[in-house]
Amino acid sequence: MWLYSLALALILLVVSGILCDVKDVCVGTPGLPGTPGSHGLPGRDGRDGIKGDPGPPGFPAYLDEELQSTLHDLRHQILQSVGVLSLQGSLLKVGEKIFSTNGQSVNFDAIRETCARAGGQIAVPRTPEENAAIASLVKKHNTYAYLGLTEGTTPGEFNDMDRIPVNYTNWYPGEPRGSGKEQCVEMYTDGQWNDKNCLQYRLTVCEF
Ligand code: MMA
Ligand code: CA
Repeated sequence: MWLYSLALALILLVVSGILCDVKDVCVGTPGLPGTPGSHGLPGRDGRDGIKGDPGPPGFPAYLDEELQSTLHDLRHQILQSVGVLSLQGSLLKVGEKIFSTNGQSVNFDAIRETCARAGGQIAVPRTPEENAAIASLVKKHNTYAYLGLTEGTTPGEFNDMDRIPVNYTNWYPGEPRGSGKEQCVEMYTDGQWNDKNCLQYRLTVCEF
C-alpha cells in the first residue's frame, strides 16, 4: 500500500510541476504530427468464390442453322477458288494433295525455302498418279524438277524431308548411281527419276 502512495505522490509532484527546476520549461507545446507511414504489403488471396450458374443449354452443330450456312458458304467459296486456279493451270489437285509451280528454276535449298514460305513443301510423289501430276508440270515447263528426296547415310538409299525412306520410286533404269555423290533427285520430262547434285537450277514444284 505504501508503494501505491509513493507512486501517487510522485505523479502528483510531476503534474504539479514541482519536480522541475525553476529554469526548465517543463511542458512544451505539442510537436507537429509525423508524416503517415508507407503502405503495408498486399494481403493474401481470398478463398474461391461460389460456383457460377450453369450456362445455356447447347445443341449439336448439325442443328445450328447459322453454323451450317457459314460452312456451306465456305465450301462454296473454296470450290470456286480451286476451280478458277485449276482452269488457269496454277493448281493440280490429286486426291487430297495439291501440286503447284511458280515456273521458277532455282537450286534445291531455294525450292525448299520457296515452298515453305508458301505454306507447303517441296513436292514428293507418293503414288504413280502423283508422279504423273508432277511430270505434267515438268513437261509443260520443259524443265526438270527437284523432288523432296535426299540420299540417306547409306548410299543409294533415298528419304523424304522427314528422313523417312520412301515406298514409291520411279528411277530411270540404272539410277541411282551417284553412290553418295548425288544427294538430290531430279525428275525427267517423262516422269522418271535421276539422283543428281543439289546445286542445279530445277523447276520449283510444291505440294500443299
Ligand atoms: C550424268 C548425271 C548423272 C546421271 C548420268 C547418267 C554423267 O552424269 O546426270 O546423275 O546418272 O548422267 O548417264
Ligand atoms: Ca544419277
